Amino acid sequence: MTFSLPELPYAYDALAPHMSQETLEFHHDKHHNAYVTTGNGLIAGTEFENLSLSKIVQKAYADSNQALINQAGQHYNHLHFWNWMKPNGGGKSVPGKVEALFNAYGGYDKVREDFIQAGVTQFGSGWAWLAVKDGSLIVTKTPNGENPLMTGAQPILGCDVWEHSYYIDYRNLRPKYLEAFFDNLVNWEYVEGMCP
Ligand code: MN3
Repeated sequence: MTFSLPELPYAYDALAPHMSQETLEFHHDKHHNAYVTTGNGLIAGTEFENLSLSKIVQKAYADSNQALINQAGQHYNHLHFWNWMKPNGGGKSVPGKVEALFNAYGGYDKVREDFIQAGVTQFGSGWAWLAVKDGSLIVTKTPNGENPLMTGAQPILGCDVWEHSYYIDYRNLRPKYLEAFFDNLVNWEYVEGMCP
């Protein structure tokens, strides 16, 4: 498949004040668009062109193709990131499949604490994740454009902790951004839809 930039599933100002119109304009129109354009340049005329995005991401990692890990990984991550958020999202009311995973892990509060901690402790650019591996919830983090698909888990929620995702709204306060994301933005129905 070739990559294409999707429209945001809401208006640019819909996530304010937790994520501003200015952040979404730069993040979606500039950053994500660059991953799409550069990624398409990398896969043009190669065997990757005929694979699904998930397979491209996994094969790039298996092949240690760092350029494609970066661009295809970031395209996958951002495609879902826009959908992992919605206006008036977040909070403790999670759908059944997600609730079952959370309960087996130790409950909502422990998931929230560990997810925020994963994002805070990712040194430099990267992502905080909830993923499912062998039927169980894991909380993890990855550098740069990597994601849990590359290491055999199914991502169900990711938060971009690159500075471009929060610096306009939160400056250096990454913990505040992660708290706002979890408490006010997460689209739990989309998270449930990604559960294996
Ligand atoms: Mn980003």
